[in-house]
Amino acid sequence: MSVFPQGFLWGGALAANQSEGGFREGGKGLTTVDMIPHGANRLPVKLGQEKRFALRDDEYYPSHEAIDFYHRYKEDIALMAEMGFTVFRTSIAWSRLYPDGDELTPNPEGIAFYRAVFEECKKYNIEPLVTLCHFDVPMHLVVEYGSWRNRKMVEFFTRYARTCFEAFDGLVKYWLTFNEINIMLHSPFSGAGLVFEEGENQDQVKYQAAHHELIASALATKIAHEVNPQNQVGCMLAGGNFYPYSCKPADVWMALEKDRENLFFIDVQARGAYPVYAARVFREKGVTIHKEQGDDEILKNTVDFVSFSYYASRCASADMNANNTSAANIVKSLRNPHIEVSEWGWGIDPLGLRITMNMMYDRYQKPLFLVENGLGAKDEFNDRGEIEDDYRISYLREHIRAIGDAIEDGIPVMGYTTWGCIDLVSASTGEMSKRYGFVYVDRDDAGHGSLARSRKKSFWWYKKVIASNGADL
Ligand code: BGP
Repeated sequence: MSVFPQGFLWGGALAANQSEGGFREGGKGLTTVDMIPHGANRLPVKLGQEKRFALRDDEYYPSHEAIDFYHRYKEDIALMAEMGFTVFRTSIAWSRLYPDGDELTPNPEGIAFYRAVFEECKKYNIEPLVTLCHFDVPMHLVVEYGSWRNRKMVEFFTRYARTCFEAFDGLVKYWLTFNEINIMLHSPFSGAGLVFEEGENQDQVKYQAAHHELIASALATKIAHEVNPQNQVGCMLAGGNFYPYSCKPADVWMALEKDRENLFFIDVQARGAYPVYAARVFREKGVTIHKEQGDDEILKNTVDFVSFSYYASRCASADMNANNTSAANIVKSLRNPHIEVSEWGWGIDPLGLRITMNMMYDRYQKPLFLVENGLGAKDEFNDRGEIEDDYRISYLREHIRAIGDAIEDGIPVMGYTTWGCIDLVSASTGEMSKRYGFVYVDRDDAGHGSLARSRKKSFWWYKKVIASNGADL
């Protein structure tokens, strides 16, 4: 017997910038991620320390072709349908609809592309779950306006959001505003298009930008409901609770502080107001938020559900500069000696997922949607030309069990989309060799390969999981 409710949404996730490619096709403009090269020059850009905004011939930019979903979406969606997906999470590239970001009217070619993608999903009864901004702010907005540090972004984003809700009305009803909104604190350029001036208070810039994103998200939520009351809008957290490294009170306190740093965004989006602890945190960081009249009212437009990614739990102590840190999913964490790690040092902790879900439901009392989870691993073909990714199956199986446990704890869970259901470009490394998919894509870290798709062992396993509504793991 399955513990998953009837109608539980099963599927997988991609993001435009990591899958589509076609970076200059259909009138698309350049975005932040299109400027992030693979290799040695990648990190400064991700951290917002790079001010050279020009593509260089001697660099390789993984997003430019990615896995060519732009031309292969029919084949890819057919593979998802074959696995039995009932939901497919992807994002719309803002720069396909508004190439510069500040135009008054959208690019019809961009709208036509996404209509075609969502119609293809409907053909197979797959519900699209669509993120409006997944790490790809149009570059023109970065260069001309300083991206989210500028209040004008609210106007540009809400115009874009309205366009999406109207243009795809009847095709899409599940929406997310910003992917992993808290990541802008940890990776400000890819997260929010922020580039810093020498010597400025970066926290001030980040939290003011966060305020603008939160206002934009609340307004977008309101617009979505006005356009169609059936629309359901979620926020999206890069999730994973912090454990205290020990039971020393100072470690426990630090774990709480670290959780709040990330949950701050969701506290606003799901509860409709700045949390009480924010004032003290801002004081300590020398941050003053410039609010406009009416902002507090706007923030009351809370989301319908809370979505999150979960790859790993995290660990904190009073001394976060200790030597044994890792950066699981970009957020700095201490290495937890009680759990195994992936090849990239991300802790594998299915019980941590149940803990995270319980904490989030206790805190928000809104349905949860796990929209990213998976194991990044290197895959090799065996002698029979197959990929036997039992390591991936075992990771996913344990995490699906944890969701089942959370459901038995009484938590309403809307669905589950594994990350990178078809291999795609890794956000942190820009590489292809960190693979998450049920479907292998023939492409290497330098961008070579036929791009042909092939089914891994996990493909057949996940098909069976979906067919049994999670009973047959
Ligand atoms: C999240 C992002 C995704 C994705 C995933 C895996 O932070 O929302 O875009 O890439 O993490 O991370 P990585 O690709 O670095 O393995």
